[in-house]
Amino acid sequence: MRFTKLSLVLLILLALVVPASYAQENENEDQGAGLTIGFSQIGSESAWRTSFTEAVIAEAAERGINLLFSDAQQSQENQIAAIRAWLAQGDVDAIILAPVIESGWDSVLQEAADMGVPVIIVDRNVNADESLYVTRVSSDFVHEGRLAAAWLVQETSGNCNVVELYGTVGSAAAEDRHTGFAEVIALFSNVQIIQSQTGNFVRTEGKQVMASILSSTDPSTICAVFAHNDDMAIGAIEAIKEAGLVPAVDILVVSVDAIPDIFDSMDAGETNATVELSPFMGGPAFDAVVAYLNGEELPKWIPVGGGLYTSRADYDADR
Ligand code: GYE
Repeated sequence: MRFTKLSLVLLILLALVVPASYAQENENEDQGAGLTIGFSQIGSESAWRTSFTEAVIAEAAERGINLLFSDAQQSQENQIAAIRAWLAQGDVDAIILAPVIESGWDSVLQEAADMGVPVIIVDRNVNADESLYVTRVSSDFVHEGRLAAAWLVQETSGNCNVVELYGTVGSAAAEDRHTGFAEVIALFSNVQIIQSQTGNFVRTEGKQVMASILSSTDPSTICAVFAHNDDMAIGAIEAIKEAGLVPAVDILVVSVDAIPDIFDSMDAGETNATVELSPFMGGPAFDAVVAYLNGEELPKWIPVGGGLYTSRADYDADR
């Protein structure tokens, strides 16, 4: 067979293009391209939650995943209804669930399992049989609470009366952050939680609760606020200022999430420390879906980490 120069060039180009497009197609599939995945999100109660939502949506778009998104507005009933609707439609390859509270998921998770639809838990946790979900991608909330307490006992030399602004009662994030914080301060007889009330992870509620505490408690007896998230901390800071006190000085402030607003507050000298919570859990969750669908075994927990920061500069240095 005689090859003309043109046919040789075409053959070479074909040899280069086919594997590349095959590789691209393979890479896309490894990313989940073409999959339909339902994402049941808690709501938009905090700046961190909004960042988390945006990051997951962006990651899905980047990967060519068809993401079905449901904002449950803090309602477990809405989350369960969304999951059941996706199961009824019969067109989801997997479901990603950020559970608002830990209890009440057994039935709907069993329904998904019975239909062979894998569920990945993200962010908060569920109190359900581990066989009912593939894995959980999340931070270690207990560790976050321990970090906050360790900073506080060091900052106060082990002498501090603490007001705790609790997250959503019954949520893993609130319960575990409290557990970790309480574990550490229990080692210091002069550090105790003197008031603990829920602000539901919401900024306005954090302000309301703190204002109420400041009006019913001698503020000079309050050494610090431990808020389960930055939004409630920022609300508390507003209340502290409106009570004529200096936040981060008269009353120390430590919280969790590391949202941009808390670093603005740090720059203004109005807050002391925050523990980072990564919003970038979409990637590991989508990777877990692909791995599961490829028949791979997965651990029941895929951790995302974060440190404690007392300045924007330290946080930026770790990016
Ligand atoms: O800290 C808070 C959000 O579930 C860990 O929920 C998450 C928490 C986060 O409302 O900002």
